[in-house]
Amino acid sequence: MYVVVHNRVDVDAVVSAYILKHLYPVEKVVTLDDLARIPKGGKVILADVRPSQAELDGYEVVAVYDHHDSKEPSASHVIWKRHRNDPRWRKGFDLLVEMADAVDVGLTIMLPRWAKLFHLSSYITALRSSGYSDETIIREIFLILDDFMPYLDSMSQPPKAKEECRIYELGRLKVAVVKGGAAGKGYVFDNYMVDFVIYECKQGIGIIRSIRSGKYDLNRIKDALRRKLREKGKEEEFGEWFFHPLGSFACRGSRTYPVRSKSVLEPEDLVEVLREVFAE
Ligand SMILES: [Mn+2]
Repeated sequence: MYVVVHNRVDVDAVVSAYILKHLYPVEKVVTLDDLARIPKGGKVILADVRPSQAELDGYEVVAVYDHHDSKEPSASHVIWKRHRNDPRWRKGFDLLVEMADAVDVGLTIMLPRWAKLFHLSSYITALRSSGYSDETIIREIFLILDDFMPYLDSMSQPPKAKEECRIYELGRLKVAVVKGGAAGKGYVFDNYMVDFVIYECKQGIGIIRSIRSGKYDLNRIKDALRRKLREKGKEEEFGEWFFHPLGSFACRGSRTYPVRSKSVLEPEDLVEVLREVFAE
């Protein structure tokens, strides 16, 4: 069985082929230009490509995953819709599909140049600029995806238990309180679409702002935070707080500089502070 993708492969084509390789007994991935190299009578799966009747002559089409005449954002998305409940579906595929969606609807075009540097879509473009063939590009990206899969699987894990993530809706403002350090909290923003995540762990306590909520500058909570600390009888703790100049992050203690004592503030006190400053 062969997966056929369009020439000049992009993220959607490669990701589609990569996922299909895990769902079907795929011998090889070929681009449309190389279709003729498949022996006649061979079984083909079409992904992100629409060959003509003539091109398909002599081949048995087993499945078609195309999005060009549908409302689906990407061919990977079509695969996701049909196969996400398959036992062979890996959690990490969800993220690959999200990436393919983002690329195919043009979201990556809006990324700043530095963010594009190591994006998979730019890497494909870079390989092409260096003169590599589609065949080599597919092989190269598959190797990268193989190495990424265990990490992507773990990134897609939902929170271990419901009670570990408490959500507060303060008018339009949405805040999550989670246990554990700041690292690896991206899933909370993704799953709950919150503006802020408040976390607490042995090393300290802190607030992270969502990339989508840039209008909330955490430097504006300074006065309210100081007042809250005064209420609790420990205003001097204010000096131990760090505020990122961009207003995206505030914390007391970190993995690099852990605190020696627990804060007088509970995460819920920080929810109050955010409510006071930002809730409309
Ligand atoms: Mn596509």
